[in-house]
Amino acid sequence: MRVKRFVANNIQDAMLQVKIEMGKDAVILHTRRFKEGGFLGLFSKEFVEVTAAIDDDYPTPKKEPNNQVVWPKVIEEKKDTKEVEEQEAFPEIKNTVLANGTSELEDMKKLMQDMMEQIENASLNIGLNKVGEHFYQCLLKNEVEEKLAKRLTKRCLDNIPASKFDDIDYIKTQFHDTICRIFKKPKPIVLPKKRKQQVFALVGPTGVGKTTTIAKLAANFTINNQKNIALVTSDTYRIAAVEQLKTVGEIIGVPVEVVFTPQSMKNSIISHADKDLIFIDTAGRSHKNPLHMNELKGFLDAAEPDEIFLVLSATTKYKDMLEIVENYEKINFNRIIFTKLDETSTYGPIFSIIQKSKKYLSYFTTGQSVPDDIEIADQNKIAQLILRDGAK
Ligand SMILES: Nc1nc2c(ncn2[C@@H]2O[C@H](COP(=O)(O)OP(=O)(O)O)[C@@H](O)[C@H]2O)c(=O)[nH]1
Ligand SMILES: [Mg+2]
Repeated sequence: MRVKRFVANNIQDAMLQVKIEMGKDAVILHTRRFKEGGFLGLFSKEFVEVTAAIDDDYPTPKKEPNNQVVWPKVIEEKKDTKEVEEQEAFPEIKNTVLANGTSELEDMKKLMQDMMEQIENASLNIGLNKVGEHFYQCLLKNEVEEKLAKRLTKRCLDNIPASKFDDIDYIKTQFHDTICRIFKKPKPIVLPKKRKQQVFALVGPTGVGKTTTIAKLAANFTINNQKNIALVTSDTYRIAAVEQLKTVGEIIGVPVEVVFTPQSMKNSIISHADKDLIFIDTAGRSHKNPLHMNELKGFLDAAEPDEIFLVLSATTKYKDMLEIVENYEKINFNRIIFTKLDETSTYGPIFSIIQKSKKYLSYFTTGQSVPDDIEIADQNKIAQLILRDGAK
């Protein structure tokens, strides 16, 4: 273990020294402020001391030119959902070893975040030529989250050889490919070669289009693939919701079960053992209410679906989408269906949500028509749309 003391005028400079000399895996053991110099306590100057440690076998990082922070890696296609994409460029602070209590820890975290942002911005501005700026502005116009747009731009520019710096088509391809890699390959429903029942549940806020999407999926699999289907709904909070699904069932000729308890959900699935596909519709009650979420979880635990799709409307504000995703994390959904793409002209939030949540895209829906207005999500389409010059 190598331990070293760093002294600087402020915490940002001290942490930057730690980062440069010891790398991102360094652990902060102690921080303190002290005064030095002056006369009889007057005119003394305040300094910050940070003591950091790193394992001996950790290689000393190479100094970056201009002390720039290395940009976080963008996740590769193979990495799976739980992996953290953006590694902190700064040393992790271990709660337990800080002597001065949590408030200082919080202060320091905040300072580090601010500092990281400043360095990111500075780093971005250094490398951003006219073409880079153009693409960055495109991403912003299409409402890609600002920070993500910055990182994406920097990452793409970093990979462009100097000889191609004015080649707009080449650069656009780099952006396009990077965006597609971040999206990963969409995962729609795949019918197994051998007969095996599959159960799918759709969850999400009220009004996003869960029931309509189930109608579209069920109709498509019945008409185009001649699959035997049952629909089960636990959305018993609105009479209209039950009626809506029953009408769907009648039109496409599939049975609809209404269940009021997790046990009856279980029984209903058992009773449809002969079906190829079962679609579960759920109530979109407040995701902010833990009781509602627990109730939903109870139904899903009983149903044991093969996949849980979170349904999000592309018209929802990005911040709200983030909150919805965060709340539905508790029920372990792993794929996302975006609805109402026909009602928006900004597709950046779709990209930002997929990048942040690390989930798979599945379907896009593009209108109210059953069964036509649904398609397997295409990451190329979104990449093209968010690189469009001038949204709206
Ligand atoms: N424009 C548009 N409307 C949609 C789409 N999907 C669903 N809707 C409409 O959104 C409203 C709510 O849909 P519904 O399926 O009842 O939502 P749920 O509460 O999540 O089940 C209905 O009027 C649907 O016709 C879509 O892709 N585009
Ligand atoms: Mg519904």
